[in-house]
Amino acid sequence: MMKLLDRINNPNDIKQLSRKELKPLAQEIREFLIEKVSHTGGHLASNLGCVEITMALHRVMNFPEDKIIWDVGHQSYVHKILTGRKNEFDTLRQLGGLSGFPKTSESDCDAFNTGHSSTSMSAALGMACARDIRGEHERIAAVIGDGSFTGGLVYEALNNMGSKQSGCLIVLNDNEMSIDENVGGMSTYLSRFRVGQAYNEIKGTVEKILLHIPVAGEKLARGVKRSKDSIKQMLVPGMFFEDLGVTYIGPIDGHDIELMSATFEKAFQLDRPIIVHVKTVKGKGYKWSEKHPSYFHGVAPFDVDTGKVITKSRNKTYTGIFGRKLVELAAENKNIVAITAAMAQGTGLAKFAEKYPDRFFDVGIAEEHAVTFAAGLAAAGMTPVVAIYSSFLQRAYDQILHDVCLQNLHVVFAIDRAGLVGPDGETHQGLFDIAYMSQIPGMTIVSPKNRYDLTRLMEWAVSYDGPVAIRYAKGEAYYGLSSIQEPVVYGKSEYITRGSGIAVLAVGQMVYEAEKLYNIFLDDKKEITVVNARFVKPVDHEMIDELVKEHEILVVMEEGIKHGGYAAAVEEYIAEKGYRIKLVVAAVDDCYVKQGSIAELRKLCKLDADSVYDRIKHAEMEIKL
Ligand SMILES: Cc1ncc(C[n+]2csc(CCOP(=O)(O)OP(=O)(O)O)c2C)c(N)n1
Repeated sequence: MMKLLDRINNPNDIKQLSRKELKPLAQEIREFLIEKVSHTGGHLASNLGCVEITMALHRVMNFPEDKIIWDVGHQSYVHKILTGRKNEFDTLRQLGGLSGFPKTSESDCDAFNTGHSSTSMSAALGMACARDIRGEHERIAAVIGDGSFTGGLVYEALNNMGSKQSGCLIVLNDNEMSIDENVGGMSTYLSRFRVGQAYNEIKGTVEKILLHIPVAGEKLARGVKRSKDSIKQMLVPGMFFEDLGVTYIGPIDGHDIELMSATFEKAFQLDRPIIVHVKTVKGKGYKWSEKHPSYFHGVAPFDVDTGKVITKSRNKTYTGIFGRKLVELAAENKNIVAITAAMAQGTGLAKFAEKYPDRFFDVGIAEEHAVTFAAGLAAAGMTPVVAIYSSFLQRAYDQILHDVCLQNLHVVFAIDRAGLVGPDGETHQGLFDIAYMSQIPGMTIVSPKNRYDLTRLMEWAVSYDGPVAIRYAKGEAYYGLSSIQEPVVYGKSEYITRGSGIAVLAVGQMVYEAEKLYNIFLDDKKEITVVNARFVKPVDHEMIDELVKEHEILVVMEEGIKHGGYAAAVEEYIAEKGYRIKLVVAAVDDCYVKQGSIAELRKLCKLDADSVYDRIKHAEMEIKL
């Protein structure tokens, strides 16, 4: 039997369907998503939750002329299905395949690239203003979740929208969840409003209630009539937005396609900034994701019947080790507090939150605030540990510099997902932290070579006095050739093997590749030197003096951008000293690294042992010539 989805092959095809066909299409889309994501992994729960929102927008908008900006963009799968990309879903999030996020390079129906949260309203307003200047009329919508609504940029955009009054629709998709449960005052504010609640209905009820209170009640009721604004303040959903000059409609049922289509159509006609607040269920339509929406927020390939992830590594991750160790350290040191920006599970802080709820802070998706908040805690005598993924910490650069480092405050930055992260692609790779952190005076950066090193460096970092960052990789924490640990000494790197001719100085997870190189050279009957940089900043100059003296080739390996990175600092020192040594730098060239598995991307960036081996061989030949 022909499926409805078979009729959805090009943008705008959904408009050919009758109203009666919409619900069954939503059902087919859900089945499609569950089946495809069960093979590839991906952001299932968020997409299941916004099937109807996406369909309703596609009923009233025209693509590619009209523009939707998907906040974060992890929920754009349905949009991709409706814009001619459904046949590419088998390649979702894989090397060379369909991106899990909007990509203007992938389709002209994707208006703006996203990946980091809370950018959609600013971008939508920018596009709306540009349209007005051009004198054109395309429709512009931003779709943003209540989790992303905790980010500060949203309020900067709202503030600006109120004064600009350029027509754009903001669909606030409220499922009361971020990745975990949503947090904060705005979340509480939004959750006060119920679907179907309308101002007039409430106003009438209140007046009736007040009239039943003799004398005083009558007076009050008259007061209420006179002072429409004050009652609105108390009871009308969304007055906060109205007061800022942004029209608010809602909340309405975010699974009712027809109601949303009609509301969106009206909202566009009003031609001013409008928020339509819709309530949805995260993970809707699949038993397991409705039950465990956090787990299915971003999920690895899973079995559809049981909801269980198919290949679960039993090995410990750096994240897990960090989480456990911090709980241990917090037992000894009562000043330790932990901060996350809406990633308690992701950063391994869930255990800490459970054990020390008073010393744990989930500030929402608010990395800038998280860092300045930590600075405040540190200034008042606490030892804050701020756990944020490398790519998300990018937006807190000024807070790190201005609020933490300029005052030399003891804030520990736990930079998770540092290095290549895989299937989320360009927006999520953790390749810039070494470069942006090491430019800041007073910052110390360390990176563990393996799981043991992480715990030692954590012990050291909480006892140090000053800004310090520990950067560690996504995924499995490696044991390594040497489980022996040199004690941590400020600014000192650590020998792992001592050989001759070739020395490899590696940062963090690159020690793993360096050890593979060591084994490859052993097959060539050559023993090379491998050093764990450990301290990325300051660079261990004495170690470089030694390595330069005793070797002909110095290889520096880091999973980070080359410009401004660790290797660049080593190179600078070598140049200053006028050392003559053949330098091989394995770092990421000046580019954005796309999606793929970490192993594939390492190869692509020539950071794997085999690629570096080839380059060393080439360097040896050059020396001989
Ligand atoms: C700056 C930034 N910090 C953290 C994240 C990680 N992240 C991705 S989605 C998400 C939750 C988003 O919640 P919401 O906007 O409500 O969307 P939902 O998935 O619930 O539909 C978080 C924290 C991010 N993408 N960007």
